[in-house]
Amino acid sequence: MKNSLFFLFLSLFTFHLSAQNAVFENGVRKGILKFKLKTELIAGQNESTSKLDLLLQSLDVEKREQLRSKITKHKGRNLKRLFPRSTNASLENKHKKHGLHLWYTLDVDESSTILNLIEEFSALSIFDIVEGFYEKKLTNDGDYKMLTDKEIKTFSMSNNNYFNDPFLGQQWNFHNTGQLGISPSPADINMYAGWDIQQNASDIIVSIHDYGVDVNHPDLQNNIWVNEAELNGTPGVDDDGNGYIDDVNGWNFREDSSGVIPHFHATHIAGIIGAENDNGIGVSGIAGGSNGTGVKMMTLDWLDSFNVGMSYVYAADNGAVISQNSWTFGVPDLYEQSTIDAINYFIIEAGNYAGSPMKGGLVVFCTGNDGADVVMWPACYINVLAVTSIGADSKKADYSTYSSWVDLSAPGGHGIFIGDTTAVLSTMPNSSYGYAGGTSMAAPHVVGVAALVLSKYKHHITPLELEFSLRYGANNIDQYNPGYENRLGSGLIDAQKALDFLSSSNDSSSFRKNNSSVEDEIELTVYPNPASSEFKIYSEEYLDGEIRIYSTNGQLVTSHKVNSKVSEISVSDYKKGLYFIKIIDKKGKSILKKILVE
Ligand SMILES: [Ca+2]
Ligand SMILES: [Ca+2]
Ligand SMILES: [Ca+2]
Repeated sequence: MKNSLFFLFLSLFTFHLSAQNAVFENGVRKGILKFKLKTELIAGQNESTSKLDLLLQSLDVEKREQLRSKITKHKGRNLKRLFPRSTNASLENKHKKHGLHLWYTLDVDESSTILNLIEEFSALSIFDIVEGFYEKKLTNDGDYKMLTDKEIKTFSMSNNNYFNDPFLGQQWNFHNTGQLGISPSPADINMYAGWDIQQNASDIIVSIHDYGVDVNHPDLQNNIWVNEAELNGTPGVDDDGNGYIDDVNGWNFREDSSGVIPHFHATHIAGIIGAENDNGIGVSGIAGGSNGTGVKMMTLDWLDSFNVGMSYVYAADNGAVISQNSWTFGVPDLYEQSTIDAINYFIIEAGNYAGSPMKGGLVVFCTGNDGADVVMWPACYINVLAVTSIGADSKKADYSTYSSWVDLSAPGGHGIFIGDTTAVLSTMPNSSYGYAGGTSMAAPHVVGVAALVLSKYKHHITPLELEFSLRYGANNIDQYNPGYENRLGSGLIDAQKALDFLSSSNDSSSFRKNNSSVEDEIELTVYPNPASSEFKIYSEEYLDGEIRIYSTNGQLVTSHKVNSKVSEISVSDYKKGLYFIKIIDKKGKSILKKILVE
């Protein structure tokens, strides 16, 4: 009971913060606009001149007067960079390479309708993009149930689990023996067989973009990312020179401070990915390892902040290679290009350091709990993995957002709105445990398995190959979900098959030759993409080898011999959807590409 009151207090507190900071109208925040400039505005850093004046000075007379009158009309003021200048010169240069320095925010009249302003400012043809701040929401906003003392006592008596964690027997999502008495088909991610293959993930950093993870939870504390320079450094000093002072475990972007505030949503997600295994307490986690071999989780507390994009930039700049996201924009079809730009930064720049497990990053999103076939951003973005939720019976949960753009299904439970025991059991703040459900809980299953796969194949796998391995062997659940065919992604993720993907024991053995390096990738272009009747593969060098086309769950659809610079592949009789193309030459070089057939 004490715990419940604590959480009630926490959620009231965070709600208050969000209410205080922002007023939204139709999913768009009042009082602020974002611009992307066409070129760099401020060459010199003359701080005595306001950025607004610099912007005006940079325009010709006619444009200047047009913009000035708009700014006056809408009380525009306080122009500043959306992605603040990094105090670290090499990071700042990297950010510039991706155009992040071109994004600015402008405060405007609180009473103006932002959508009208976007139209007015866009019409000036001064900016590359004009957009607002769209509302973002957690996909489980507070439905959870704490374990009761009686449950803790009963579960603790079970000692027949894969690990000695007392609650593992209740984690049907990992290993479903029909604990919940649910038929027809007990669903799980085949984790016990997966753990037979791989348990260690200590060299993988996962970033959790959410509220705060309870970094002191006894079942999580050994698997929290630690910035050693700050841990052993001087308080109040940016010891590693990354632009953030005392960022020991991550950053609180809401308050721009190093102190993250533990929240049920982020803490529950962290437990699914990486609660410590075989430590004799609580739950098990997919990539939790034991005795310090678990995944390293970075906590990025940003929800309600206007600066979501910075969390991706921070994650990529500080070592994360897999990004966990259980949030969506507030309204279907809406998205911010600035946020997508930041996600792209992570996809390209993550792992760009000596000894990193993978060059580039994998970004995983939940699909949302709208219970409909709608377009939810950022999950629907083709360069991220979108995960929807099923219950312990392999059926799509009622709340799950489903669509042709979904990539995978994973357990999230049926119990979101009643917070009951059919949901997922994991860690909660204040050293406790509880049930929560939703697509929020499905996405971290994919992240956890991804961390294990990446740890097994580090240095020998690209982000796209990692994605393909996760889809590989996903179990088709159409038979349990009539009416939702092709709208639950590749199917239910299977940890064992994902981990087996690159091993020599199956057909994919030549997918990447043992020990071949990702530097051996063939350079080529696949176009047009999306394709309707055919696509072409163009290579700078003469290509002598094989083209294989796979379905999204890893089944070989067809293969072609290739012996030229340009190859043309007809797809007119293909079903619409996503395919993977593997091109392998006779020297053992290869590359994986994704193509959408429309
Ligand atoms: Ca620092
Ligand atoms: Ca410090
Ligand atoms: Ca444990």
